[in-house]
Amino acid sequence: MGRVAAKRRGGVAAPALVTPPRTALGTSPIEGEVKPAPGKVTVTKKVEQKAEPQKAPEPVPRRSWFQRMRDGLARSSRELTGNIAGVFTKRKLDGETLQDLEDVLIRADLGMETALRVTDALASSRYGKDVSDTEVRAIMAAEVEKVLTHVAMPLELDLSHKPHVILVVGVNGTGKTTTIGKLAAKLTDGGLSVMLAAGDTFRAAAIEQLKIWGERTKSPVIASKLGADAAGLAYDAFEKAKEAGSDVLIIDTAGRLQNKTELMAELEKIVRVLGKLDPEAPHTVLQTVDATTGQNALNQVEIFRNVAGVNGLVMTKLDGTARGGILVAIAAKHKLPVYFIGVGEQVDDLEPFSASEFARAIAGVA
Ligand SMILES: Nc1nc2c(ncn2[C@@H]2O[C@H](COP(=O)(O)OP(=O)(O)OP(=O)(O)O)[C@@H](O)[C@H]2O)c(=O)[nH]1
Ligand SMILES: [Mg+2]
Repeated sequence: MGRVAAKRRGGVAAPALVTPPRTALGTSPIEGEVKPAPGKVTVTKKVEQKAEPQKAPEPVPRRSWFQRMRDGLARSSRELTGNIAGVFTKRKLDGETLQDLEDVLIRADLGMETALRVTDALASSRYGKDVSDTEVRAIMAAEVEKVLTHVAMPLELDLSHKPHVILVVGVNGTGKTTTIGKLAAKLTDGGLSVMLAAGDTFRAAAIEQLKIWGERTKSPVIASKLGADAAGLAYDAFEKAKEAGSDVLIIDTAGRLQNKTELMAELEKIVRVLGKLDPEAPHTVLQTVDATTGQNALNQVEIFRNVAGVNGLVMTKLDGTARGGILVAIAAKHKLPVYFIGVGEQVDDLEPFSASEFARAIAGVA
């Protein structure tokens, strides 16, 4: 409960989440007063209350993060709950209904393992009885939550490494650069100094895109010429971030298809080169996974995990897709932490991931 509450309130490093010898960032997240300190910090949400004495209060209240997540998942939820209702109109629970439900859950990308968990849980308590779609959805929410609980973790930054290096990898267009911008905003709002590295040296537009995020978040961006060696750039950026005393260095990389061997080799090289400056670097390897991809996402995680040592995920584009269930399948298969979910293109649309909220949102349970 402590963790969910802390996330919901927003802020960085709720004290309840930080255990010795880690040092919390600042005090209560709700107070919005956050000072960097050595030790581990937990990144949840950006500090929402900022002192802006010059400006009039916003006329339209912002939607809460919970509402943004619910809205983001609305399409996945609508599709799923509509199909469940289609199966459970005035029917006793029998083998056929269970089979139909299993099909619905698999079509919703939840994966076989979770589909069977839900149908087994339902069968064990309700077999031969009348069952409503509301009951089915409640059982589904509970089972999905069990699968997700193990992966819903806050991103912890170990600030005994200065900088803590976050390498961001993933297939083209999955949201790497946008996620970096959103994450940099959360971190800088939390009082940390962030440096960005434009490791996508293939496209001029990619470098520009990162520079815009750098300006927005007041984070220096290390970039090199188009076509420069990405590993060399990553190395330089690491040295510069050390010199500058930055708390966090976030390295963008070029989008790549997982079957392009030379690009994957380049990614391996980036990881290797960073390790020369600090054997534990990169400390966090985040993969962005686009929820609209569906089943292929499972494969993507497998491959990037092997090549780049991915140790955490951000599931992007959960808004506007009916395929949000894929997050559950990925959680069941890979058991990697899911630190955030992306629910839009705006800077605030990066939400900490909560198992129970996500499970209830996707199952359409209040
Ligand atoms: N709706 C929605 N769009 C998103 C989200 N995250 C990223 N996008 C959009 O997806 C598109 C691609 O995002 P990028 O951040 O450029 O993706 P990338 O992985 O850096 O792409 P490459 O550099 O080409 O590999 C952009 O139009 C983003 O605005 C999200 O959570 N929701
Ligand atoms: Mg990019």
